[in-house]
Amino acid sequence: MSRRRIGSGALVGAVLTLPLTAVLFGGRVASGLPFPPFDLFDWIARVLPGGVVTAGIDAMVDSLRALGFTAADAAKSVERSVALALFLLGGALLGAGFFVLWRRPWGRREHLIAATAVLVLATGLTAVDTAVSGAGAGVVAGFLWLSVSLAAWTGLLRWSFLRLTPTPPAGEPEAPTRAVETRRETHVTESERAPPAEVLDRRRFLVRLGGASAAITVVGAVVALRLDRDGGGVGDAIPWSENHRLPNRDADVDPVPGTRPELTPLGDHYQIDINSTPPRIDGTEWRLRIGGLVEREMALSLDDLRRDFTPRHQFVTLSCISNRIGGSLTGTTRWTGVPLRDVLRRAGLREEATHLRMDAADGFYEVVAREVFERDGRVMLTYAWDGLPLTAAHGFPLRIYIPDRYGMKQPKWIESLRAMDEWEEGYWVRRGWDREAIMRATSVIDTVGTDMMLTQADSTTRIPIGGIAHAGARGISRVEVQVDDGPWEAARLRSPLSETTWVLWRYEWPFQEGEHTFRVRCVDGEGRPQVEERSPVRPDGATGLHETDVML
Ligand SMILES: Nc1nc2c(c(=O)[nH]1)N[C@H]1C(S)=C(S)[C@@H](COP(=O)(O)O)O[C@H]1N2
Ligand SMILES: [Mo]
Repeated sequence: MSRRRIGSGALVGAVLTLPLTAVLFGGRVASGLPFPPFDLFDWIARVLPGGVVTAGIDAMVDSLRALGFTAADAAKSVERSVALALFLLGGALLGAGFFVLWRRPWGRREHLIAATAVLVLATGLTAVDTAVSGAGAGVVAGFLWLSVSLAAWTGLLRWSFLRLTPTPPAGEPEAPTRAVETRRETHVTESERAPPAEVLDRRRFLVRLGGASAAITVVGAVVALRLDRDGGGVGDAIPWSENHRLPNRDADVDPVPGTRPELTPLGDHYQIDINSTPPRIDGTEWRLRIGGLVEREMALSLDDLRRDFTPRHQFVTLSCISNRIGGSLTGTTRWTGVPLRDVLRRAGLREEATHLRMDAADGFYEVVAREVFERDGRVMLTYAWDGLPLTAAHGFPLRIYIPDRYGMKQPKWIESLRAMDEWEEGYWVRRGWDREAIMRATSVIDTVGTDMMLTQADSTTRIPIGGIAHAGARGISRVEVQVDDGPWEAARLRSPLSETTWVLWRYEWPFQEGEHTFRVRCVDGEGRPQVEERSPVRPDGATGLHETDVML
């Protein structure tokens, strides 16, 4: 009996959570109202210890790889699916809990009100805390919206409970509702059928509830997805690279077909951050606030940054410190912005300022040492990628570029800069990742051109092998390829887009039939060889050599 009650409670809870999710999603895309499935998930990811979160991400990347996806494409969708599944599970658990509670003599309607209030408060506070959803609508509007929608959910749950419970439990103060009377009528007409009418009625009720839920869910989701369609994409705007030639167009080494594009198309650039959906920022209202140990506090608009400072363009390869050897969490594009030191000159850094803290709209933050940006004009506040304003996913309106560092040191969605006289841990440093996060030298085989045999003048047959090598801002001086246990042979290097991007390489291998293992390694521009010993991504970036087996 009680097991059945738990079962129906869970079922009804889950069934009601679907339309709730669709309606909340509609509110999110239409007016930036809180969306508890993502807010709760993001909040949990922020409060869990760094090791646990990292283990979770690792497990996700492993499963994606096992399923044949590249982490770059699928990571965000998986995160969102997990968040939605957890929310649904939460709805089912709450449903089961309430159905059990309401059978107790002391189970009353007041519990419903109390529980709704707790739900509203909990989801509302997490939304405010992650500061992601709250960015669109105000806090008050957010709480009102949550109160109405969650009260509707608990109310419908209660109604379903009464509808599914044949006799009001002892101590239940309410009179039978009209719904119960309807059931009696059905009782009469269906009484000749084999299953007891009550069972039939329960079943019919659940089917109807499911049908109504499904209808609302589908309608809600379709409307929301239509509204959401152009949220954050590059739209029809034309990237710089579509009508400009790349600086290394005359390079004498051509990429082997099958090597990744030298300039990553904007839509293919990997995305990593602590949010299920990017913070929405209104570019006209947004200001970059500069404070702390400065002569003049200021608030600069996007137009101020574009107009008052000479822009700088830099081809950049960005990588995530969580990128595995040969992984896809790396991309190259053309960044446009203003040198950080130029902007700070206007605010006037005080003598005692040694560090700058950067705070982002999603609660992410990092700290950069004064000497890093005073020495290097490439450290820049960036507002465009490939000639277009940053997309919502990649940090609109403003992010920073710091050469030679992994992405974890470089906040997107920057809102404020604060000059300080001491160093502080950044978001991921606090969670156990490396303090400096200097990019490791790394090299990858993208392709073994098995269908591109070249017969040379000396009648040897060769197969081109190609890929990338990168070592932050240190450049690449040498790439070598090894086949099976043979000698390491030098590859040819294509001149790169800039000194801060990856280098494409190619090697023509004298073909031999059979199965072979191909391995690659590089030396950075300062003469330091890539670390060959394997180490995991945590805490300071993966090391080890990339290899691939090919049957020829
Ligand atoms: N505000 C904010 N900035 C952030 C992050 C974040 O979670 N929040 N993630 C960082 C990490 S770990 C990486 S690898 C890069 C990724 O930038 P991309 O998503 O544009 O490729 O953003 C960095 N900047
Ligand atoms: Mo990252």
